[in-house]
Amino acid sequence: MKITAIELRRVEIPLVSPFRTSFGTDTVRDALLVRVVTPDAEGWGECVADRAPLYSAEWADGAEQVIRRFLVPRILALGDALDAEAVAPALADVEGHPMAKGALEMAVLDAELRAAGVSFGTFLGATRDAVDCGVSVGIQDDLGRLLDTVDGYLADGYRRVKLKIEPGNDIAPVRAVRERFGDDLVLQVDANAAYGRADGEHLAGLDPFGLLLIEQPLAPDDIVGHARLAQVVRTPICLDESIVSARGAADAIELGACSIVNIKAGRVGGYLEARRVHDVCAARGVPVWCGGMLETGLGRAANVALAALPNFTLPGDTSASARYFARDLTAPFVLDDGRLAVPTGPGLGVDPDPDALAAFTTRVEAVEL
Ligand code: SMG
Ligand code: MG
Repeated sequence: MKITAIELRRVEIPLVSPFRTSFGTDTVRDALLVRVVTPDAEGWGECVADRAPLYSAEWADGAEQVIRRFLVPRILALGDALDAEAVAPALADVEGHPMAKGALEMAVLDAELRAAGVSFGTFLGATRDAVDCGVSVGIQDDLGRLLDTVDGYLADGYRRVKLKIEPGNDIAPVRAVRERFGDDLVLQVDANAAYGRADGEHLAGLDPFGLLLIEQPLAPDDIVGHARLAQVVRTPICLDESIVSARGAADAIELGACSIVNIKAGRVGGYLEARRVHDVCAARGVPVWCGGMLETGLGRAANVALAALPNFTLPGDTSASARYFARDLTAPFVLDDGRLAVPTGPGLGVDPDPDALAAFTTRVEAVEL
């Protein structure tokens, strides 16, 4: 594949409401977009790094720099041998930066698939034409607000609810939501690594509430801690931040650190590695679901395609556009009976709306080739 231009663009899209986690509060989605132009098609990648390095070490400005200075020269050096499969091996000597690498690979893959007339879903191996959707609910200042928020999402049709938790905001909100909405609500929690090894007994206090899972209670590098915790709590442990590769997923499962995996393509370096994480989990009988990073319609299109693979048996954080934005970059993703349709057009199957792009762009720069 011959690349004739690469553009790095920053967009800032206001969120419909602030999103608070154990590590901070987001009020806008500040996204880095990669646009790759080839003679046959153009491709879009979305980098999921946030504006500050709080969820993980990566951050949007850093991703932009590393793409420009270290990643683009490596894929250009491939010449005609460049295709999506060749991207990760060509970038392997650069340490870390999976979100930056994943964004570049996504753009190359989108261009390749658009040129070939193949959708992301078909390429990745989707076996469904729509996916079950959950919603991630930020930490709220008071329980009344939390119950109203959950009530609104259930009215929208979401098939499961995930509550963000942190020490001091855990048992009480879970109890309140369970009491108000009953035992049939599919409910899970996400701590974003806010607890420590000494918190096992406390987290076991969540067991009576019949949660589907506890996501990432401990530090990303604490695999043994999660394995010990799994002996103390009855609620299944799901890992998010800890899982950075297919090999790491296999190790965590073997060590008993998790029995469910949240897959985010950006966290593992792209959709090809995400598919490998799916495959190692499937081979071990471990269910997976698709995580979210407040993506625009571009990243959402790819996530929905990924979530249509067979071992994505739990609802994902693949919510509708309206959960995040009054106006998305693409035509909005709209829930139909708690599900989102997998796009069927070539590549991502969605295009950025030029007016929305113009309205939200804060900076756009060509990369010198
Ligand atoms: O995209 O709906 C979404 C957000 C889902 O909770 C979500 N993501 O740890 O799983 C997670 C968080 C990380 C992003 S916080 C900005
Ligand atoms: Mg998480």
